[in-house]
Amino acid sequence: MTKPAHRLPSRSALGLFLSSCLVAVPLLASCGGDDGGPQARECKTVAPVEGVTKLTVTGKNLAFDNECFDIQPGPVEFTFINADSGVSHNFHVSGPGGINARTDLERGETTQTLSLELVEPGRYDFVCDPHATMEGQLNVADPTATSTTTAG
Ligand SMILES: [Cu+2]
Repeated sequence: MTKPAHRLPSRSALGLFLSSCLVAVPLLASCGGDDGGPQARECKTVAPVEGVTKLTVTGKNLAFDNECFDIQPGPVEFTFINADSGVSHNFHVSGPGGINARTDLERGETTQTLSLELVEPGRYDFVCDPHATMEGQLNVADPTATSTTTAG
């Protein structure tokens, strides 16, 4: 015997699937904080070379390969590799000291560079303007802070 009622469960299962996707995306995007969850962001420490901090970020499949850097204040040279063929990305950095600089939207595959003076300590954000999934942060160290911190 056939059960025509089987349509109902499959429909609501689809609805559940769709709504859980819609909920999961913003949750994932906002949970990269400091609460040490399984999705906690790993920060890459990059030291300056001859006074310049050189950072390379690749955008692929609508995501950045590096989403967090710990750096020293001073000149920073970004190399942004758009590895998404046919997709337009840019690289936009904003943060303390009125920093707000971006590259032009350009279709991949392409490589862009952006040079900035990040002198104010604190958190800077970098994004690709059209794609909310492409975002990351830079933590610029405070050079006046002593390194005699007690482990907590
Ligand atoms: Cu993008």
